[in-house]
Amino acid sequence: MKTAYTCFSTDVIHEGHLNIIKEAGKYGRVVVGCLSDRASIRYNRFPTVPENERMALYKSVEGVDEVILQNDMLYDDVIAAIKPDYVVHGDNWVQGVESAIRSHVEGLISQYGGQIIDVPYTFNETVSKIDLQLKEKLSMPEYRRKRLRQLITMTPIVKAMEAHSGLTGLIVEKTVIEGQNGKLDQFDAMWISSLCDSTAKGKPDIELVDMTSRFRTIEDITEVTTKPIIFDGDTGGLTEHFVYTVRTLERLGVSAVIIEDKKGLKKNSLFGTEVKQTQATIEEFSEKIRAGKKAQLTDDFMIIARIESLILERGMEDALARARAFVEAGADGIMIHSRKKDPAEILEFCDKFRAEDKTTPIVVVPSSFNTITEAELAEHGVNIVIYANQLTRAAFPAMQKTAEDILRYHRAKEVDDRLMSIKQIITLIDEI
Ligand code: SPV
Ligand code: MG
Repeated sequence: MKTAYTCFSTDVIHEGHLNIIKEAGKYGRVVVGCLSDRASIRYNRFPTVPENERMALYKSVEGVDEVILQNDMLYDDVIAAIKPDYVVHGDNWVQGVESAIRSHVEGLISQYGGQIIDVPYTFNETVSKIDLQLKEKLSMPEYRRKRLRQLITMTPIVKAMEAHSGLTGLIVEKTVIEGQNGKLDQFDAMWISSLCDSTAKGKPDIELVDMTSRFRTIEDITEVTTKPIIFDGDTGGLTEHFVYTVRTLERLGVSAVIIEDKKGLKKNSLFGTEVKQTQATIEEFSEKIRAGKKAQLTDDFMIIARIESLILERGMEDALARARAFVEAGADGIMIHSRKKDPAEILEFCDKFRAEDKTTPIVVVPSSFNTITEAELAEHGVNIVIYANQLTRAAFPAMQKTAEDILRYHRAKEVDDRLMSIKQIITLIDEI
């Protein structure tokens, strides 16, 4: 008997999936692959139902003969294992980024005479509603908040990109590319940078933009996205205020706050020792961490301690002593920062810290040491990489040049070629 294989990553079965199973049944024994959680987070959206439960769900559907786990987004593992005669899929993968996967599968199965069956995608009101409900579920605080901790265990390195508005949030949410390995890739999380949030408001990054306004930015982003949020909490402010910040962030569904061990007037770290900045003592900052952890109500939320010793040229030993103390005080992760171009001091810190602490997540922000790759960072024990400001830095010169050219030519025609069409802008924004 022939085998018809189809792969699902869905958390619910709707009539579109039932139709695919029915169609597959016409060609042979129906084997359903369950795309692993690890592959799903890169391929489409974060699974709210874990892979073992999704496998049981698919198995319960009438017409399904067998369910197997598919670990590879490109189908290499399942095709090698079961050599299906047919691979059945909704025809939505004929176009767009997923078409790369379709071509890859076609290349694999055509070697032994296998065939792809594209089933017309089921577009109707019920299916779109289910799709929207799934997306909405992911955006709810209780799902979003815990997702960072989940991601840390699911992927070698969590990739967070800066967002400071609904629009930049949408870019982080929706940008999917076909990587060099032929697999799809996307960001895991968003970083709400104090630098970019302030810059977007035309203000300096000195804790001048107040928390109420920063919360408003979070809300603008949570309204239109589902990915988890890491919030740049600057120094955390007064401990008496920080405890309230923790509660609000938890309520908003933020996954983590990163606070830095500075006090007094905070300036952006990339100024280093060129400006006067004061580091809090280990005791002072540990006290803030302890108070925050005590105020926290969920187990999901993370308070990550950011160490500024390398920025302020206080040395490696000071950085490590602080890391030890802050973990002891309850920090759920350590962010180590550097403004050197060479990543050597960051890697030295990571290696030394990992030698004594195998589990506490390490976060880095490679704005200056930008030659290092995610894979290299992961090899040194880094769990989260934050691209802290690149969207702002990309947009600003583009906007400035466009403004200059419109002034120069007294019309907008000359700039038109480099502008996104209104139609493309509109496709980015979901309508209800
Ligand atoms: C930010 O993005 O606001 C940060 C990271 O705090 S850095 O600007 O590198 O200090
Ligand atoms: Mg900042």
